[in-house]
Amino acid sequence: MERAVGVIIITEKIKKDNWSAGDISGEFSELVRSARVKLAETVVCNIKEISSSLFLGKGKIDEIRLIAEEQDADVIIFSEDLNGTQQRNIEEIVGIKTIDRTQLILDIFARRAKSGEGKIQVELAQLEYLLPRLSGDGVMLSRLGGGIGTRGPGEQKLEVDRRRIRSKVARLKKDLDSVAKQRSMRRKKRDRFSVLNIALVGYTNSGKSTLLNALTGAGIQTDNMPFSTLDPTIRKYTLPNNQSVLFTDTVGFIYKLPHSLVEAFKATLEEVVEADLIVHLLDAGHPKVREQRDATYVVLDELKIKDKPIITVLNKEDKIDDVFLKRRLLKDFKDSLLISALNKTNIDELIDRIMSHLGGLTTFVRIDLPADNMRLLHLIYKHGVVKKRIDKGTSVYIEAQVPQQVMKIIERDI
Ligand SMILES: Nc1nc2c(ncn2[C@@H]2O[C@H](COP(=O)(O)OP(=O)(O)OP(=O)(O)O)[C@@H](O)[C@H]2O)c(=O)[nH]1
Ligand SMILES: [Mg+2]
Repeated sequence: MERAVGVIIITEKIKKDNWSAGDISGEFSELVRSARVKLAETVVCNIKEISSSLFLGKGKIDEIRLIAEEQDADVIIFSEDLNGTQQRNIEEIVGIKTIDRTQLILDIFARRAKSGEGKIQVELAQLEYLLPRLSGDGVMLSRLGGGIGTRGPGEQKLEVDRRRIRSKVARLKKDLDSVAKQRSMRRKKRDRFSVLNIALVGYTNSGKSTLLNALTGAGIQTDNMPFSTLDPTIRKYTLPNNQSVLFTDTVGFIYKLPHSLVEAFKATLEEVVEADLIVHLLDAGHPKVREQRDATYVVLDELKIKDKPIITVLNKEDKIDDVFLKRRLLKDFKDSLLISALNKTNIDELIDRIMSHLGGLTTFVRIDLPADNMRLLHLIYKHGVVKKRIDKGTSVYIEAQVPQQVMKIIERDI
């Protein structure tokens, strides 16, 4: 296992966002653990200004070099992003591989990518990250040898030759285009059958996959680690009123999720962008639950979906014993509810909330259908709730609550 010295950077922005050095360092350790690297020692640096050549002052970098020597470290990992120049200059002084926050997260993603789509997205993000950082002949990466920062998806080594990277990037982009097209076709097909889509979103480790497993027995792997899930899972669920909906579980978010990753994961995140309703899951037992909410909203904002209907769910209720704390959370998180996905408590209330939200997405219809139009009749029964039916020989009179998409089909076909 590689040994790392972690450099925890505390900026003014971090303080303004209400994260302490302890929080940042705790989350950073989890990321490093997720990348299967041993964190031998950490150095915390409070900074006001960033040095354009070394990120930190020369004295600090020398200190880091000494610690790395003492710890016999293979790699230095920064908790913030470095530009290519800073990274190269630091490596020259410390003499070992130095990687930044984006590379650390990309490495975790590369380990987790299982589907073809996930692999393409991760590899593209990695290569686009590396390309501007490689010196003419790709020396930098080859000097790095193996290990963290050089792994591609599926554990193969990343390409280091600039020319080959360029052509690979072009190929991956083409592949991604066709993946996106397939996805959008699948979505259209689903829409034609008028199923409502509900996306589970939230901070990484908040329990999204556990919730989908609890609802549908999806059997998704869950872990007490950041970024367990990368590939989306979509599962059908039938509400008590017989209406079927689709739940999507997808990649989790984190404070300062690199923009390039949001960009790269557009195809996957499209499932969230196209959802009719968002269920925002939070780890209510986490001391930074409010800051985690804010971080999630930053990403939702970036995806331009803050205005979709959102149900806020405070998960891991079982971790809180104090009733006052529960009350306080419910007060602070407007219109939220407390559940435990793990113990399956209060799931009924969540389903009730979902149904009342979906009420806004359905329409009441009174219609006389020609008795031979079995297709529409079938569609109404399958996706709506029939309140009244009178068979009148040549026609069937129906009163039903149907999803708006079904209404559109009825209007078009009648
Ligand atoms: N105590 C408790 N733990 C929970 C609950 N829900 C989930 N967990 C645990 O929290 C950890 C993370 O759960 P996941 O379902 O993997 O979380 P996720 O949101 O899918 O995480 P990512 O895929 O990384 O974004 C796991 O160890 C779960 O067992 C809960 O209601 N109570
Ligand atoms: Mg998950």
